[in-house]
Amino acid sequence: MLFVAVWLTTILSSAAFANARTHTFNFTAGWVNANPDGFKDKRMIGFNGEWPVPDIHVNKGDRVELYLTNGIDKDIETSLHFHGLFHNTSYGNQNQMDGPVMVTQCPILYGETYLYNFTVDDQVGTYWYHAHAGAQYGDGMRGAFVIHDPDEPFEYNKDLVIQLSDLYRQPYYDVSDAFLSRYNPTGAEPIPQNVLFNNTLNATLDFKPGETYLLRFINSGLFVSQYIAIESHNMTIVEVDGVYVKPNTTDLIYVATGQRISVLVKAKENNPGRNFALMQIMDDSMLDVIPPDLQLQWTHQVAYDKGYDWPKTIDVGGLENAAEEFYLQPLDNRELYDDYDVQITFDVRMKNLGDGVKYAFFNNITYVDPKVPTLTTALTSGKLAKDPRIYGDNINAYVFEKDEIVEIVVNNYDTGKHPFHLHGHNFQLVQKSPAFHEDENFPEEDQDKMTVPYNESAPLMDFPSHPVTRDTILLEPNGHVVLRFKANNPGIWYFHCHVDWHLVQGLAAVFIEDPETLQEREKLGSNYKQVCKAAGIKNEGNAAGHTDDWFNLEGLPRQPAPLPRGFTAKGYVAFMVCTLAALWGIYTISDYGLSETIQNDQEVYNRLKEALNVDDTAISSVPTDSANNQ
Ligand SMILES: [Cu+2]
Repeated sequence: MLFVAVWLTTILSSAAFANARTHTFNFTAGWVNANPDGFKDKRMIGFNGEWPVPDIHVNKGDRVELYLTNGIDKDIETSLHFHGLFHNTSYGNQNQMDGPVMVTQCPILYGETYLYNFTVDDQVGTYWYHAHAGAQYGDGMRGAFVIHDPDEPFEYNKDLVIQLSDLYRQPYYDVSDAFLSRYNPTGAEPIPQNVLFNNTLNATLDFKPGETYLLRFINSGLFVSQYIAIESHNMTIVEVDGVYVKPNTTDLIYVATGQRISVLVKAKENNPGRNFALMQIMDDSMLDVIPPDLQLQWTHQVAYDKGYDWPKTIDVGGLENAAEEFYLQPLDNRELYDDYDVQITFDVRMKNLGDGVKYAFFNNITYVDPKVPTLTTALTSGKLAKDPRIYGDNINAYVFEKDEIVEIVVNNYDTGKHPFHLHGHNFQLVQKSPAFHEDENFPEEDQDKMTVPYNESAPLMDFPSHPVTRDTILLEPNGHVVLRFKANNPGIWYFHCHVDWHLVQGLAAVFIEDPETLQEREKLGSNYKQVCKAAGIKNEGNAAGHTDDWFNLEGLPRQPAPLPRGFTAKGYVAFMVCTLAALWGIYTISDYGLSETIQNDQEVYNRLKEALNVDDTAISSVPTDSANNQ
């Protein structure tokens, strides 16, 4: 009977995917000259000499084989992450396709090729792919990844992908270096010079009367969240991050970096005789300062006829009324995990360390890349894989048991907004506080007083029975979020802020989920090992690369020492030298002031004459300046 059931399931699933295709891509990443916003040239990272990189469209059940060759530059490393994909090993996929450098793979060095090879059996909707090596994707190495669903629960005539992003004029590594520097001790995030709409500006969306459009918005930027409004057209939210939601109609949406929101927009029934404004607005509350030349909003057009005038900018106003993610509900009515097995609390703080740089912390740890990717450690450590100590003490490593319900509490002891993203999962958003003390300035030592952390015995909101489920959520200033997910996807999964500046500051943790099952299902591939070898990285060992003693962390890269309290020895010496020099100066001045004073000019003259040992004629014959100038 069981055999028949399995056989039937196999027949049915292969029938469903009978038309499954394999999409093969050969991409060589490299610099491409471009002028994205029309104001200034900038080298962007494209594929095969072209930028923007292509959007990828596949159907549910299809296979992707993407060969990525690093042709960027000799000293630049790269990788690709498919944001939102589960890479679930129970479907034969592999964790080593997930992409983040030093988490699930080694960096791809110049001239090396890595094959990203997976099927999309278990997901549908809007995703994106991007480099996962520092802030590299900000220079354009990012595209949409859409999994079309043969059984979509809504109807439309056409879907359009819209990438919202931000633009920096300098190369990402220069912006990064200047940001992570002792000369930026406040950790002020780099302010973009512009935003982009589908990698350009002044965009046109063509509408035909009577038709319905599915607009798939993706914030593929590095930093700022963005608002979208369309003049005299409603938007009905039907999908967030690959999860269908109950239709929710609004006139303003908010998309944080990493997030996707798909909306249905119904065109006017009859030709309206004009075009309409589509407003793209930067969330300027995220900027430390607003440069006078920064344009905060752009007007694109929804065009019924390109011959009509370009629409006028409209005043959107009431930005606080944007649709709130917390109140969206999954269409399939999936229920709240009613309790958790394990709870982890992360207190987010921004602090300076001894090198003067401002870092971002979960509790007291700012993420530092280990010497060996965490996946390598998990797959080569046998039974020890369940011991978090082998992953090192500087990556916020947590090990979860198979199928346990994990609750993540994130308290924001910071005035910034943080869109948190978890690889390999969707999570339920069970609590989301509002912002506290937004737009107020207060010193760092007041963070404890101003922050409202999660209080389990008195939650701020009712627990939703059908919480919104997505892979990236926004943590508000000085507030908190509570997330739940089931550890049913064996793998190494990165949890981090998708403001990439905060990620490079170390705002990340690594979840090691059911590593024993992972070991049964996955081995390090030959391509994986070869890319590591080329990068001089071991293909076995703990976080520090040791295999003789798995608890020996000697040589592990760690965060800099804390900023010293009070004076260091060097400080004391400098202080003493300064004090002595000051005292000597005071003494010299007083001594001079109190010493014998000369009362008249004649005496000065005589003493000078004596000192120079000359007679009156010699002195009077010295030519004067005025004589020289005649
Ligand atoms: Cu952040």
